[in-house]
Amino acid sequence: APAAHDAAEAMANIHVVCAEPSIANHFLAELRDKDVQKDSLRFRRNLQRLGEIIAYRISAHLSYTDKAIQTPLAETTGKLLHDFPILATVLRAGLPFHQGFLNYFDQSPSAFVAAYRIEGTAQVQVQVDYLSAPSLDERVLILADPMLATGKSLVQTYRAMLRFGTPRQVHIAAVIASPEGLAYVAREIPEATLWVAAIDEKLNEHAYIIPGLGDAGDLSYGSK
Ligand code: U5P
Repeated sequence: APAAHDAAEAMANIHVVCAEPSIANHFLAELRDKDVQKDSLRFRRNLQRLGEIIAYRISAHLSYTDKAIQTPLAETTGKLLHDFPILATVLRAGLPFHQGFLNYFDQSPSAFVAAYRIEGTAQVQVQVDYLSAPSLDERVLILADPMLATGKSLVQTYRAMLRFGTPRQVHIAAVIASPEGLAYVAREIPEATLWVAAIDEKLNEHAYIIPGLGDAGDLSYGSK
């Protein structure tokens, strides 16, 4: 795992937001903390805040168009987003994280996917069940899921989404990734730029991230 970790981080198209100290580290520490997790409102809000931070980081990779602006005092030039990215997420854990992206990319269309893990098999299988998306042709696509464990949910979701067209730019965002899952996504979707708050140590035998934070869906919305 340490070798995979180094290999993943060394790849140019992977950005690790919490590698440098910032308020993002504080939000991530709260998300992981069993005691703080008892407050599910705070848990959802912290996922949202990390979504906002990653949205801001991604915004530096988007294109802008000059626009003449009249202030009450003078004329000036502003830069407006050329086009709002399409924001896609996986139900249900993805919802608070998605809201963070939507807070910044406020005119973005959203795409939703229902995917679930079929557990009990030696290899985690992922089934994509429901998908609603606008046309992706020539658009910027941001696909966000808070936990990138095996990476199968993201890869299956992305493949299913391509039915809706071919985006011109793809960003994949997660809060916590496992080294092997991140390497898998980077290999399977080489066209994507990957954004994570942190890369953790490993996966356990149930394909949960260690140390991780637990089950992001249950912590946001209650256990099933
Ligand atoms: N998941 C967690 N915590 C973990 C590992 C996985 O909540 O430690 C859930 C997330 O809901 C995420 C999905 O949507 O599993 C990703 O699993 P995978 O397809 O990357 O293995």
